[in-house]
Amino acid sequence: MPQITVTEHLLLHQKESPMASGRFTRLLNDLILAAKIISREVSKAGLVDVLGFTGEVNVQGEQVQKLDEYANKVLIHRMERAGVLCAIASEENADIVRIPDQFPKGDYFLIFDPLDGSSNIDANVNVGTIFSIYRVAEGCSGDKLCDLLMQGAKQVAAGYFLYGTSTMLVYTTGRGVHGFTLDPSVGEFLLSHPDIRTPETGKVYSVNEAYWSYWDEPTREIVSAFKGTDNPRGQPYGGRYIGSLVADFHRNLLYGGIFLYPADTRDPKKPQGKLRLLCEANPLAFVIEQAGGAATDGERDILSIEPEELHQRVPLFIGSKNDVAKVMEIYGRAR
Ligand code: AHM
Ligand code: MG
Repeated sequence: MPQITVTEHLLLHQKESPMASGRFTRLLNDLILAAKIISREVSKAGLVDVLGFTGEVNVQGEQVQKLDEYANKVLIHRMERAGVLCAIASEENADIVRIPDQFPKGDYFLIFDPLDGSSNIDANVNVGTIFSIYRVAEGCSGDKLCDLLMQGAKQVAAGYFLYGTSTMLVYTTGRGVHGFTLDPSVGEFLLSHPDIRTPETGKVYSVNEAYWSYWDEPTREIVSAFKGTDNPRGQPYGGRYIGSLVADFHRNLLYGGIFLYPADTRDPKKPQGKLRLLCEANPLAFVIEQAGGAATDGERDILSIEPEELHQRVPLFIGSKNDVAKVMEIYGRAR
């Protein structure tokens, strides 16, 4: 089988894309280089001193893992030099990161979760980098947050790198979803999953059911539906929850299913659940919609939400189309 590298794939698709100038290809190539560096470091976990906490607490109030910090630094260092960005935002930084004056700027805005699922690293569980790319409106300098807070529907590209049994890149530019696997012997991502489509009805539901007592009645009804027979499959779904969003999402994308992280009453400061709209929900929503699936907060299409804050949280129900429709039906009845 002829092997297509991600760079070849990007160049082939560049012609049909609105980013035909080549600047976008440059952006993704730099992102890929950063991910290869992170992948190399993640694969050494356990051998060198990269596991455990740094002792710091991030903007989300969470303990910062050494690899979180490493991945964040690599991404910012590489991407601020890319010459095509006007700003960067990360789950780990409270504010947007402005491009230093010595580097050229462009009109793309990049936001990422540098190492999603990082609380699992010490147990050798899959983690990943989730990214989302926007183009700022003409005339905007892109150095003010209000210029950068855009609906997910305005993303020009999104995807993730999954550091698992192999390292994968899955991305979309709005023309389907394509998956590439890193061949470590040549250091290239090769096309392994062209035109990914997710099944319309899944077989798996993924949720942290330990929060049952913190959920409202409709949320419990939804989870009960997937465990019972009143669901699109007509029989109980299997339960799978890794606790690493990018890994749970990837499995469900390929096999079909639904990932749920509902709002709960655990922490009055986080009534919208845990996951972040801009760096987690939006990019994965763009990918799943392009693969034929859907994503909602229970009421609205994730991609239609107008963000108000950089680190805004959102309830997330994402996966196979019919499974997400079931969630909306139950919440709709309860409203
Ligand atoms: P992180 O970005 O700090 O790693 O947090 C997000 C992670 C997701 O990967 C995962 O789905 C979720 O937290 C698990 O949360 P919980 O332990 O509450 O189930
Ligand atoms: Mg995350």
